[in-house]
Amino acid sequence: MNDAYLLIGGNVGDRNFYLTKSVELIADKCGRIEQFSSIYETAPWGKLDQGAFLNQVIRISTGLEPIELLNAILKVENILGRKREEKYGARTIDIDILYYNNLTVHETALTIPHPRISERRFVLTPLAEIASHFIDPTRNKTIKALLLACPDNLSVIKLPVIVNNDIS
Ligand code: PH2
Ligand code: MG
Ligand code: MG
Repeated sequence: MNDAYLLIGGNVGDRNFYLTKSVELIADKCGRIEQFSSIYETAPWGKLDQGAFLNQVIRISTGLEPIELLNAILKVENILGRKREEKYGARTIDIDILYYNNLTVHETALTIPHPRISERRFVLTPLAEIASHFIDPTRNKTIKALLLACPDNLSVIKLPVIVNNDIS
């Protein structure tokens, strides 16, 4: 089995619904969910005039090879109605492979580690919550160190966990 870290997020429609559904579909099509970060509300990076995102990082255990994992993820995005329009623009759901074991992959369709991790607080903050000591295999730094050095100051706010105590 292989360990992969995924970033999920979206800023269109019912953002919580799309996060929950994508986690369910990832568990079905990609592998077992081993860890979740909290959910964060994050200011849009790269294109500022759009709504805030919800983002979350998960770690999965998968039997799929990197390209197979990417294809399974594209399937999940399609099921959830993802349309590819503007670069960095609004979307219901986006699922990105951040890491796959300690592997580096350079293919036209897929680069691992994700090339923009160190520039994005909306990735590093949830990632540091579950993997602060993980060493990025291309940058040779821990996630904690990358977060401390991150130049991005856009807002990243941890949302409170809503506990459902309804036993009726
Ligand atoms: N994804 C992008 C571009 N900008 N900003 C935030 N806050 N969260 C995202 O997931 C995000 C983004 C492109 O994939
Ligand atoms: Mg993305
Ligand atoms: Mg993507």
